[in-house]
Amino acid sequence: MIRFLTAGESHGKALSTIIEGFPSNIPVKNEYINIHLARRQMGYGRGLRMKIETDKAEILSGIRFQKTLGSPISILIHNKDWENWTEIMTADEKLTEPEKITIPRPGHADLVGVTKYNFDDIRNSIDRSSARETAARVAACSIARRFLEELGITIGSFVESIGGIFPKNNYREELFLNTDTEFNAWELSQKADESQVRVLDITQEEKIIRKIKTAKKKGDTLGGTFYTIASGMPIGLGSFVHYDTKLNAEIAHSIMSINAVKGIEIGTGFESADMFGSQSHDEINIKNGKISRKSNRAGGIEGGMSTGLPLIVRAAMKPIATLMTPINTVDLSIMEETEARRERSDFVAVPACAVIAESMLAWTISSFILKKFGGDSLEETKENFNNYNSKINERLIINFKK
Ligand code: EPS
Repeated sequence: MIRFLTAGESHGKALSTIIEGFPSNIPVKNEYINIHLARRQMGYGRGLRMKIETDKAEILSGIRFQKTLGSPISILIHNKDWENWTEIMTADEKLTEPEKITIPRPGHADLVGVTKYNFDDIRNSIDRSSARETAARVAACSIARRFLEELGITIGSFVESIGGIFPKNNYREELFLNTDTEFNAWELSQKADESQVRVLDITQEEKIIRKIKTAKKKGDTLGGTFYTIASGMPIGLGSFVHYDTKLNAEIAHSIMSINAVKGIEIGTGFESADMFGSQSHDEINIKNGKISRKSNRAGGIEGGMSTGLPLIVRAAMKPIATLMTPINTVDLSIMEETEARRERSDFVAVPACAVIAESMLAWTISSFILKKFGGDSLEETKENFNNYNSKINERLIINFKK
């Protein structure tokens, strides 16, 4: 059982996370976590806050000489912006009377947040509901990602669309016809990271940047879609026996938990609903003497279990809720209709969202790996993992031989 908690307000002193349940001896360098933290900060269309912060992980426990100890790992990420908010966000006595926020932004956690928690200041819910929290998630999930790399599993992502601008080529078909077991999903991310909006198609990038500029000029925001992919998957993570043992269900849970994500599909997902069964399912064949597939429209999951082919997860992020040209809402202090409050924010965060999804996917896969293979040390997990994988192909042949 692995688990993690994050703590921290967007403009508080720091974010922190405690990660528990990973085996010992996983090599983890501080710089490794920082690389992924920096990737999360990227993307054309981020707001001024990203110019203030350069997120860095401070490891407080659970790692010695760059290897996990098997004990709880705790990581701190300081908020540089804290120095501008010390009086407003202090845990100590209130010495000044900061502005009370009384106008909720539609689409954010503001209105339901203050109603539910019985607050008279929206600041109390803004700061924790902020996507700043995802920096702590990326730090926590870096341990999972590093662990998976040791087993040959890599995770990548790319942005498919922003503001409805999609690539022109048939990238989807390419993804679903890829049954190459040597495919490395991280290479996709490296290519996407070269783009300011993490797309793979340069002409699409130009159009997207133009659209973001238009949105900015209008005081508006945009959302988009992205793919998160895992390669090097073993066969049979997850199970068909219970609703809560299915890998696809847990992936949906972890991706849908990311701020502003409103939709997810695995493989051809929603499109498969419009296909004939004969077009939708992946034919089973024999390649180099081994059982294989002609395609991967299932996105690497059948019956709630990993097929061994790349996991293909697509998700949709809604536009950022804070608008510089606001839509209408109600000022709760005077119960009058008014425009929503302007608050510094991002215009687009889809590229960052894709990096967060990589992290969450790494977490979910790690959790299934450790459930199946166990191990107190990385060596033990690796041995169990390799032993299973080396026998898996022979299993069918032995069991079904007449
Ligand atoms: C966010 C609002 C902005 C974003 C923030 C998410 O923060 P601020 O109010 O400080 O300008 O920059 O994202 C991050 C800080 C981050 O690290 O991703 C929001 O309201 O969700």
